[in-house]
Amino acid sequence: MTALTRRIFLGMLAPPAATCFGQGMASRGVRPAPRGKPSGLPFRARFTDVAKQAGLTETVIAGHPYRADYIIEVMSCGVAFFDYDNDGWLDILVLSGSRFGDPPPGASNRLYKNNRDGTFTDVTQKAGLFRTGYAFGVTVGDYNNDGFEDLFITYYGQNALYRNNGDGTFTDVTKQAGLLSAAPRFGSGCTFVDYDRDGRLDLFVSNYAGFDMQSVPRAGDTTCNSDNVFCGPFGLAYGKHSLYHNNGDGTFSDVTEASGIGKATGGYGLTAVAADFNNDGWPDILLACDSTPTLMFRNKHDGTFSEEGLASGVALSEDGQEQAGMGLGIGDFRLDGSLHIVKTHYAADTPAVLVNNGKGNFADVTIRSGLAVETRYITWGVGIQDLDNDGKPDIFWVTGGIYPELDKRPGNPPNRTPRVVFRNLGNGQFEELIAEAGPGVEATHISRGCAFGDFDNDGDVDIVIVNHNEPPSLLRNDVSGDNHWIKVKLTGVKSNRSAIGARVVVRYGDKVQAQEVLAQSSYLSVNDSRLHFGLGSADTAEIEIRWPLGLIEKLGRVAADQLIHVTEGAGITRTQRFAARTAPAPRQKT
Ligand SMILES: [Ca+2]
Ligand SMILES: [Ca+2]
Ligand SMILES: [Ca+2]
Ligand SMILES: [Ca+2]
Repeated sequence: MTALTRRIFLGMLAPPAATCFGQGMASRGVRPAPRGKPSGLPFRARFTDVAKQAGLTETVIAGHPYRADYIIEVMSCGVAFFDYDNDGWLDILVLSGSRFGDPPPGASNRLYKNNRDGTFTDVTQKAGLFRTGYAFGVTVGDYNNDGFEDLFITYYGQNALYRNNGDGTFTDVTKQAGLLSAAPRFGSGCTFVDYDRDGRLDLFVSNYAGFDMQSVPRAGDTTCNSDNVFCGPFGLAYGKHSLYHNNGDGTFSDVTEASGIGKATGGYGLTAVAADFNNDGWPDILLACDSTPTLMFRNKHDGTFSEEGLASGVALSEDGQEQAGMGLGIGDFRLDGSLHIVKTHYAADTPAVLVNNGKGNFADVTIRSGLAVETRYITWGVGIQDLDNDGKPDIFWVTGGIYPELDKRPGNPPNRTPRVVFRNLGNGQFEELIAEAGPGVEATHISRGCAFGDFDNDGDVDIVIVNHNEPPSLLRNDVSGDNHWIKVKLTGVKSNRSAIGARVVVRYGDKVQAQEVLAQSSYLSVNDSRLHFGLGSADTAEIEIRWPLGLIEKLGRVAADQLIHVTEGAGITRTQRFAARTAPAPRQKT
């Protein structure tokens, strides 16, 4: 086991002692690989930040702008694109953290309702979602199968399950659902998942760390570091992870031990993704862990899981080192019908590109794929999304620093850093674009979660991003050229109504691409549940759906440039053409 690093080895010997606080996240000290010659190919997507004009104006609080006392202030938080009122237009839930000592009174989650004209209205109060505190992750799913998407949000303290009442309001049903925890916890990643395939969404919840404000020293205490920055995660007790079974009567039962989830080694859990990684029809759970090995809970088909992170090749880097493990992008950038992974990490390290062999075993191809040229930034929310509709999914991630105190200190990288696009060249390689992808990508912020979705219903993927101590960014994509696309919205009948876990395989031209309906990915965030496929020059596509309970539905040639609604067992029940694309913003002179 030469692959194991000293710190993991020590971690195996004994859990971190409460008196031995440290700081920082794992980084391998990687130097960037040399950049190749630019391809010179045009990139047809262009992103402009329209958050302000769209009305996304509330600041997301994350500690003080120039000081963070505790780690709970800087790890936040996710964002969700979802349609809470079923009007066919994506609404946005932006989580918020808080500020130790003097939280601003408006530091709350925000629900922004889509006005269908490029703007949003803050309906947080009316919807009953105003809540202050340190929020981290969100998962969206219809846990009671009533046709309205519900919300589960993790916090430091108590998590919250919000039932969507169907009339524009939500009710906090955490207690009656049996989801209150006995003691405060540091909730992080969470995802709805029907792990036992009974048609009801169960719930996986991870925890980042054991954290008690009474015992963890505040920044400035030299017990854990001499930089006067916050303590952790090193030195904090590992988080443990939980699974709750949906009983079908509005309540959940804690099955952490019975399911085997509780047997796993703890870790600093962050983003959770439930998806069928080994193509056996059952959802597995992948958990990115900060500075500890990433976990892969393999579904054993009998209500139990076994943790197989090391065996499946996702736990450590190619050279056997721990990585910071913040976000997870899931998609089929290889166009081979399996789900592959991009995992984001700390600075002086590369995000990892992990290729699935179809059986759930992963190989690290970061260097071969061209991503190792970029090591400058701390990386968080990430997606594998076809940004320019050329039929080849690209990679996008957001970045941002964690130590406000060090921002101005000589020799330290700035906290505000740009977004990054790696465009898929189609030969197994990616090419980095920043300025070429538009002003919204080039702009620098301290970002965390991001979500991908077509908020303006014009056939391209837009992006909403959490920024610390500023309002969110809303990157409107203005795709030029003649590429085609298709969107697929699924409604389960016997399967869970949100169709979480459904697999869609689309064939177009000479390509095949798989996607799955996910309830969390990126960084603690939720994407548009309408799966979007860029089709390049193909103007039709063949579509195969595998529903969560196993039914396979094949749709013949379907015309491009529309959203198709598919109901389980009933085929296409509705088609929707979008209005002409909105006029692109005038290009800035460079
Ligand atoms: Ca809506
Ligand atoms: Ca519901
Ligand atoms: Ca279930
Ligand atoms: Ca769009």
